[in-house]
Amino acid sequence: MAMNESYEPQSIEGKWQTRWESEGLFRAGTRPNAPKKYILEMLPYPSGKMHMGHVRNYLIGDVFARYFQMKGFDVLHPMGWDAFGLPAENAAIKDGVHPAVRTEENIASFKKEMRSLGYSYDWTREVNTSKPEYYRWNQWFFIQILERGLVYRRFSKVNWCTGCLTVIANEQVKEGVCERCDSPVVDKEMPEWAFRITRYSQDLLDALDTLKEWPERITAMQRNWIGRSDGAEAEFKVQGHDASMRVFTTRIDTIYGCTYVVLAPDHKLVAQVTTPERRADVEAFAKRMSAQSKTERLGEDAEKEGVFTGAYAVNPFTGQPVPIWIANFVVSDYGTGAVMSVPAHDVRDFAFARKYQLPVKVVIQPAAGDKLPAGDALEAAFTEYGVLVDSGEYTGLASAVARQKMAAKLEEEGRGRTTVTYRQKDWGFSRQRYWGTPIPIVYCEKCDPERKGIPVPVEQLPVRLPEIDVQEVLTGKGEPPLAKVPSFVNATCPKCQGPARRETETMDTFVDSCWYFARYLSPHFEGAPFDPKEAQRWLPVDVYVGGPEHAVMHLLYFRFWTRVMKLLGLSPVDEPVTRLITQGIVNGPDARKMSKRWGNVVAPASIVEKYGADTARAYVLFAGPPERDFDWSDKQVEGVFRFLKRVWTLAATHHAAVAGATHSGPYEGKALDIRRAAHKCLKRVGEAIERLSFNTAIAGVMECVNALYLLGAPETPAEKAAMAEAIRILAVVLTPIAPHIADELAEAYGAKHFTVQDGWTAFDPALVVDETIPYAVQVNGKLRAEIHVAADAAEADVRAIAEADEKVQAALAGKTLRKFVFVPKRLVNFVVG
Ligand code: ANZ
Ligand code: ZN
Repeated sequence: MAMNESYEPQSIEGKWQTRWESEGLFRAGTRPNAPKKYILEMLPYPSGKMHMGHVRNYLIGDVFARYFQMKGFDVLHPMGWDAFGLPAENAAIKDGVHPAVRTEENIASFKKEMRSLGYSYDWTREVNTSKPEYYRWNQWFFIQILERGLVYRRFSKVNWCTGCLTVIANEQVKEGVCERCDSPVVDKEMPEWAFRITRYSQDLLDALDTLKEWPERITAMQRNWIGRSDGAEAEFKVQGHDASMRVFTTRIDTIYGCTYVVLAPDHKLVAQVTTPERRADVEAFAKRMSAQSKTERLGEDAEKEGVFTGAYAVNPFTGQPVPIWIANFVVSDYGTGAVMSVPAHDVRDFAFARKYQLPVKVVIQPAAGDKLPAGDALEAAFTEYGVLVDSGEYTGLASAVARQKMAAKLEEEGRGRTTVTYRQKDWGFSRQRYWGTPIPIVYCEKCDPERKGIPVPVEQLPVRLPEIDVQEVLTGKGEPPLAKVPSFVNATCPKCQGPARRETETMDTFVDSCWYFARYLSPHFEGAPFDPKEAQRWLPVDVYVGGPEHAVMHLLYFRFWTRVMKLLGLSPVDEPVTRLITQGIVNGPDARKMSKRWGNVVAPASIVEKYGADTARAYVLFAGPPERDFDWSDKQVEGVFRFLKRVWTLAATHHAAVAGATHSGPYEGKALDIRRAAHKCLKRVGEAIERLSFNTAIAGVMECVNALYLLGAPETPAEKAAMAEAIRILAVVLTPIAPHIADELAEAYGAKHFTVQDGWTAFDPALVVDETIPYAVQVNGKLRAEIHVAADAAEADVRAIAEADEKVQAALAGKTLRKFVFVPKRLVNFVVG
């Protein structure tokens, strides 16, 4: 078949996409005897259009999926839709389109864009989380988890977004505002359903050490988020009351320097101990605090402020009374909600003490160096460990030793103990919205007067979302939308068959994304969320690609869920993902994050239309290492397009003369040079892909193409055969990057199958060794030998070869080596004495 002279991606790409799909090229499970690779990208929320971040995300996975398939693996590379969620519901409130309708439309257009980029998905496994076939299993999990005591209903302060009118997770509050809509977030006391994820805090923390192929940044964020803190609780009696408080401290060694204690404004002791003359101030302060969100109160630059309650507590070690305050920086849901303040050794306490003229008492001196002055003259808190002073029988002990002794003493006397505290909270997951999974619970006044909730029997699942009149129900105001749908609310009690009321809250969409990766294994399985046999074959996910913004929500939640799936006997793995890749951001040409606000958005479709999918793909991969941000450059897109054109022209120019050429060797001169360029490229690209260096992989292809041009037109049969081989190799290495042009070239050069099927060619080791170059070997500056070493040999190799030389050995005999000098590509010198 003759090749068109000019590169016209638009005329070839659609054809290949159709052929790949109709021949089921990317079906998983077709090589049951081969080792598996499960390549996954975070499933998208189907907004109407793809952005460049999506393109990059899926490309990283796509390169791996194609590469491993070429390497002979049975590859699973699925895609689906995180289809529930607020944006569709908020849009419905605005324009009355049912979220299900909008979501379907969005999925259709999103999928079309994905297809146009040539991603290698096994679409037979597509999952849509808003379908009852999917969310019934959220409900099933909920009930299993409930039976194991890992779900409970609590009354608690929740983050209430005043814009979205729903509860949002701690992780979604950014500096006091909702990360989605920028509206203020306030604390609200509400009943909610929560998963007891904290039961796994320690395990989730410990196992981070096993995640060797996760970015350090992400595991560090999780470690921090879980926030294990080793400390002690100590009991302070309240003077004149039959009451006491427990403080949580990580520095019990400083307790002799405690000059006041602070309760959270909403601590339950506050009302009881506050003296009548302080009551008005204390109540006003507490009220002001309750209107502020935690983030507002605790923000880095929030001014420390508080009020005195009029009461005193007794330090359990000194027996001395200290004033009890309340302050903005102490929160009720961490530790015990009560703090012993040691201004000499804590920055926050120091600032507070100076502001309110509370005493400062030094009880720790640095182990070495200058001594601290007395508390009154102290300029800043000394927060490090040191040696105790003014601390009774503990004076003279090192902090670390004193911590243990003091905690032991408290424990002995029943006035405290060593404790471990975690910053991580249980995961409150109920939402007052319509477009989510209904929580499968009913309330029956007769059987369940405490309103704990009665689970819907598993046989009755799914509890379906009702059809609604969008305009009536999705008003964005008041109670949960489902509460306005009587046909939904009115249910039958599974225990007494009497009338019951259905739970009207829905689940956080992070529940959906906790286990979707397992649903892909058997997307239509009826007996369980997924087929455990398939889990044996495919889990864990080998490579997972997604945005780093998910570090502490999704990526922590799905690790929790993986533990639950193991507990339920569904899956054998402890962790969901072996290798995690978090991709950087694609900024606009102006180096700002692409956004409508800046008018710097580059639509993927416009690039595909103008240059073709292969250019869009190769450019995004070439622009920088996957984990780094890069700024869009139209000029570089042009450059990459020209490069693909050069590849095409090379293949087209020589096509008639070389496509059918064969030669049985030997290869010498130019023919050999052509082969060397191609095999080196093969080696380089394979290695670069494995170490996630797609940009250097492409640079390798470019270099090879340049070399082939420079070598000029092939003339002899050997040169012609070498050139044909080189072009077939270009098709191989381009497959993960620019798969359409790859298949087109391969076909023109005689391939009978898709490049993905023909696989990755093994390079010939003899063709990738560089020529050797001479090195002068000196001993004390005197030439002793000349050796020949591969041009790219490392210092250690050159040295080893030099030391093996007989003449050099003779010159070194009996001497002590003082220094070894290495001048790359020129000489080495042994300095001996
Ligand atoms: C006395 C002390 C002396 C403290 C000192 C520190 C240094 P991490 O490490 O984050 O766990 N704290 C305890 N509960 C609190 C609460 N509910 N709200 C605000 N602060 C609280 O922090 C533990 C330390 O934070 C505890 O140790 C306590 O202050 C404070 F030289 O106790 B420390
Ligand atoms: Zn009942």
